[in-house]
Amino acid sequence: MKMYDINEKMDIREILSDLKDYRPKRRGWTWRTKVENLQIGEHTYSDCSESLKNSIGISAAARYFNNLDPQPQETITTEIASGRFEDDIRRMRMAAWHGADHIMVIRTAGQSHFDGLIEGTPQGIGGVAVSRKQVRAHRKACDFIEAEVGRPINYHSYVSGVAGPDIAVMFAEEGVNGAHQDPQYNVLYRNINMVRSFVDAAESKAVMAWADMAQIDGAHNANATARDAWKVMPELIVQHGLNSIFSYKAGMKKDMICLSTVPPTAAPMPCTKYDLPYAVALREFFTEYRMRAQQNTKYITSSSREATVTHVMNMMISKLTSADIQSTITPDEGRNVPWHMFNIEACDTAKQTLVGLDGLLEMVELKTEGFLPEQARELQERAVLYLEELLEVGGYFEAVEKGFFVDSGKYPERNGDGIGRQIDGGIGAGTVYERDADYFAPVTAHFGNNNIEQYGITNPSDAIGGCTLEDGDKIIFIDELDDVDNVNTRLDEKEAYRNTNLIKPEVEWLADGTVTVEMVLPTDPRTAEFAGIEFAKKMNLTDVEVIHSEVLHPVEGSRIQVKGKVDFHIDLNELVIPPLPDVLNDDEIREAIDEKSLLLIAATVGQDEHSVGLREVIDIKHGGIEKYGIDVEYLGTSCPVEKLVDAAIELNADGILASTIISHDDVHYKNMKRLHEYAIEKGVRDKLIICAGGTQVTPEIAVNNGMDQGFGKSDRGQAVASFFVKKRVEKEAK
Ligand code: Z97
Repeated sequence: MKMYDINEKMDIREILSDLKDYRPKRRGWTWRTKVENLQIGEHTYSDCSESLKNSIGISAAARYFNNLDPQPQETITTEIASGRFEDDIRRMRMAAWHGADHIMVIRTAGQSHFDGLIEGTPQGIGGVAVSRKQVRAHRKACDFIEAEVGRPINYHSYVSGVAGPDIAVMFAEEGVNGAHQDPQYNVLYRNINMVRSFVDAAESKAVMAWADMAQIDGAHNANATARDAWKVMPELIVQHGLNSIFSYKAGMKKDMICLSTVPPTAAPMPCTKYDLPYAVALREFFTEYRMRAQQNTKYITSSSREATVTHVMNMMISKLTSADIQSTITPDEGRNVPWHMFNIEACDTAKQTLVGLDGLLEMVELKTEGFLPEQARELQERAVLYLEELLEVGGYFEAVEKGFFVDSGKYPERNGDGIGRQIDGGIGAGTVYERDADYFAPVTAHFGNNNIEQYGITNPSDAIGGCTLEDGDKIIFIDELDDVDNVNTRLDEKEAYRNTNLIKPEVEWLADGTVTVEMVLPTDPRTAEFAGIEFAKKMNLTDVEVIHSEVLHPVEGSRIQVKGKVDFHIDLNELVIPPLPDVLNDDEIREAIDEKSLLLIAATVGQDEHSVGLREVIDIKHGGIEKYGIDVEYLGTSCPVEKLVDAAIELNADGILASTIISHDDVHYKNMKRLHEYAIEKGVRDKLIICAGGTQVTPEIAVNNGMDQGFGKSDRGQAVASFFVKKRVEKEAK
């Protein structure tokens, strides 16, 4: 297997090169390995798993915590839906580096309606078509990615629709590690015949069980579809129950059956009063099963801030009820098909929150009396009654016919507006036939009667020397069927931007040119939306659309976010990038000052009363040099330069920090020059480190006027302290 250098981009053409011969490295789902009392540096974690070989922590990790990046014990899911599998691969890599180990590739809109497997690499809408080639390329890419992060990646998609069993077999053949499978999804949301759906589901689940795939159910869809999501809680429990026991009976292990749980409500409702009892009710009923928690999507809007808060609140519930998988919906789902950066944001939000809540259950306990257990109990009772009534009316199929499901009333209340389906109606009605007593299929994983006795074998596929599940060479790999709608044409189109010196911004596909612009306009939101579009057009953006608007005040201001495309690129060869300033980090500076103190004389010089800049560089409050233990004798404002030097001599200081903001008549040049010359006159220029700062000061100007260094607008305490420390070392070495 080709190993990528961590600084090398993944080569999509290389991934595609020998797909025909690619075979999955392993099968089945992998849970994270929890480490008891994980010790990283001086911190001990209670609920974390093994750290990654290569990873990227949240921004604060790099800035304040020496790249500390612990991984929570929960599997973290990212959902990728770009519609181009070649760009999905790049996003998978980004997400894995941020801690995702469950990569759900969303299927193209309406894939449930396909009645057979499709081939090739067509572009999808809001996801990719689940074809063998796309799945194989993704799984192969995951092999590379998991090698570099040092943790198995679970690759996941969906087994539903009238081609469900075909897809399940293909997934088992291709080493897919997890899938959604729930016949109720077919019945309720895709109007596929219920008898057919349950027969297909039994077969699909048997195949998934053989491949040790984890399964996620479809109950959350009722939450998203219901008029008031909090009213379907009893039904959700019933849906989970039906799919779970059915999956178990079809051969799945209970710890591979994951309930798709969603906190049903969101603020401004008092959501914890609903969401926590619901999660507790589920946890108590389904102790042997796993929980895949995802965030509430029913009540998110185009505000990514709001979506993120909901996500965090939902993770508190996950933590309190020990969810096993934490899904991350991207916070931009309410406005566009998810973009790269939002997948990463969601993974970071999950990691940050779950790590932040580490050890919570060691410190707090859920109450066993009062509101919480009473509410949980009530939900459970409602669910049991629901199930009893379902049996009374003749069973699941009859209950669906009667419109039991996704009714807007809170059971036992019913409003008669549920989704009703006919037992003999829907797509694929009348296509289920009983197997003959001597029915025989030479396949390894199969549900129900498969009369092997008649051939005297134990594994049906022995009859043909192994089926495609055991012998990948028996799989017929079809490369492409469509000459135009395929990955090769897309790669050719974007060739100018793949590993060349040309770059364009992107949000979901290489060089898609999309950017966002944010503005506050002093008017109402609707006017602001139209004005915002005009501003974006005047910025030469094309395909401009408003993706978010929010009222700050009905007339004082509205916040607008627009997206649009730029139709030009930048040539990196023509880009002038100044070298990075060589600045010591906080610890290095502190260590140097602890070893040997440093005293500076500071003042604003000449007729200059502007002291704010200098004070910010000195004061601890805004990260000034005091925080490193540097001593500063501040002489105030409008200080004659001579006084600075005299004070330095008198106090035996190491250096001088002069601030000179005013620049008319080039007085700042003159101040610096005079400072330098006066220090020479006094015979201390070699001893003192003398620096000047100011809005018009640059390092070049300062050095040309006799200073050791100059600091401008953007320099903070760290740059100043770092320079003095380094210069002192340099002087001492002489
Ligand atoms: C999730 N955020 O993570 P089609 N089967 C089931 C499903 O739930 C779905 C499909 C099939 C969500 C995202 C939404 N669910 C996924 C049980 C889709 C997909 O080809 O779109 O009809 O099927 O659960």
